Amino acid sequence: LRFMTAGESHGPCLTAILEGLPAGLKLDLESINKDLARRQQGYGRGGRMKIEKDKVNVLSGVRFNETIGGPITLQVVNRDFQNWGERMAAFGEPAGEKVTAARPGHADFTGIRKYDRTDVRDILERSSARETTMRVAVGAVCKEFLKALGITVVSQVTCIGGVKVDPAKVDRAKLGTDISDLNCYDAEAEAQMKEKIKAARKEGDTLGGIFEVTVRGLPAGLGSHIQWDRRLDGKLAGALMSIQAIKGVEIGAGFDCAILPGSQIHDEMFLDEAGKVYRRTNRAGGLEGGMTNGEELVVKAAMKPIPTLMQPLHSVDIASHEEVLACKERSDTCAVSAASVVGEAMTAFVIAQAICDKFGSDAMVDLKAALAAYKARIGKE
Ligand code: EPS
Repeated sequence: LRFMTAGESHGPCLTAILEGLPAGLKLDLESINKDLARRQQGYGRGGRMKIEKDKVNVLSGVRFNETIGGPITLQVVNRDFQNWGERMAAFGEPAGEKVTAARPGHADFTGIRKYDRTDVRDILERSSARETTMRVAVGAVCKEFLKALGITVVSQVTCIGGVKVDPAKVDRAKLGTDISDLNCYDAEAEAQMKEKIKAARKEGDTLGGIFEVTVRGLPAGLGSHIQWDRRLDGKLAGALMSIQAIKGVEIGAGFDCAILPGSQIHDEMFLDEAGKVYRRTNRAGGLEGGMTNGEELVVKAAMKPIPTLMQPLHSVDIASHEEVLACKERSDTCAVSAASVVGEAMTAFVIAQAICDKFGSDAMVDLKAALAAYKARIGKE
């Protein structure tokens, strides 16, 4: 299973091609559009989200509500292109002012030198997190695939600008029910997060945070200890780190594993009355030896504050070679809740890929039979 995305933030449209899903998977447009809308929501988003109403067009790979095995082409039209047609034209005379003041923390400065461009717009149009629209569309299809196998992917925001949720107040059974503006399940913390965002916006500043993705219903044994590039934790970390602005990933207890002794980290095993193995803790986050172990999979990602500040940082103009203030583009104050939806998508893709690798991916009926036989053999469910 693989996918690619294409498209610029203010170009005519964004596209993704997802290849390798089995034929015979039932799909509906609404489940994809629902996730696209979830990604657009969230307190702290900027003016662009008032323009866009992301809806997917499915251009190949699906016929009469079912996948047919071919590459699935997904497209989302950028409404804002109406305002950018001349400045983003594929051919013709250049139009619009060049952007030359690079933003610290953005791809701008290295991008223009690496790709030999003179307008930072040539870089920022593609490095923009607008691209994550297509990751979410792809992820929504992967989530439907996983749902058909009894696997669900949910997320929550656990920290924004230093305000942390109290895990004791989070009803984990409610994760995925979309009860809040910030995808946060501790109402008190969420109210404080909103205040922080409001204050940051007033000061022309931006905020980062942390989100957590949980996957339920996984079979044990996805991924492998056999080779470095088959370890599922490595693939998940890579996929999450590839999301714009992510600077850290933790699996289970993550960095706390470096502090606590083994007796407080490893999840002891017990036998229940029926003779089944169970655990009382899940500090491993559902992964041991690079493989799922049948527990909930729990991964976290840390997002840095968005580099476009309305109170710009000190920088250098690449055309005049003078010290200036960084450029100001319309942007978001905080997009951690949007990133949490992207995190679900990337996680869903990696899990879907591991399932296709292990159980074959020509036809849903064969895949389901292989999964059922495997589960019967290893004795879970
Ligand atoms: C982004 C800048 C803003 C964000 C954008 C990411 O867009 P614009 O420059 O059009 O105001 O809104 O995010 C999205 C468009 C999106 O769909 O998430 C950036 O520079 O990364």
